[in-house]
Amino acid sequence: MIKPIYVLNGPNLNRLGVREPEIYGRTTLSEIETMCREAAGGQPIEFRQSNREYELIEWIHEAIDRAGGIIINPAAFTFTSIALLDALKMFPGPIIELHISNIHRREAIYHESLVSPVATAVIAGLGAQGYPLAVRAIQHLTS
Ligand code: CA2
Repeated sequence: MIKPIYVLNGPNLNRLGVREPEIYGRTTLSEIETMCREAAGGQPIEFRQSNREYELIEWIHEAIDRAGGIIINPAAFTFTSIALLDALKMFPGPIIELHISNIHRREAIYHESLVSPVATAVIAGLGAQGYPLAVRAIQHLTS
């Protein structure tokens, strides 16, 4: 049975394409979802966004039982959430930490990811295009 890929998005990413296009581009989250589904071919994608840490943790727990891989853009929780780190540690498959912008070219508060130590790989700075690449990478890692 083909397992779904979970694509989880953290706080404020529901505003993509609307504000700060010079940093985050003009692609909306809904367009990114379409890009992920196209990249996945027939493989199911669970594409979700929440502004609540609690909800993201619940979805990681769900993914532990169901998913072949996780792609997560934790947004600001990247730098604050040991709870997300602890939840991701329990996932047995590949995890890709994804950022639209190159966090290392930005202010110092964006440099220290708490999530990277448990990520299989990190994609940052490729804009919305990073998402379909991450989907293909998860497929490659699980094939
Ligand atoms: O580049 C990324 O994908 C980030 O994860 C985005 C986060 C930021 O805290 C990370 O350092 C890098 C912020 C997401 C804010 O989303 C917005 C969307 C539209 C307009 C303004 C903010």
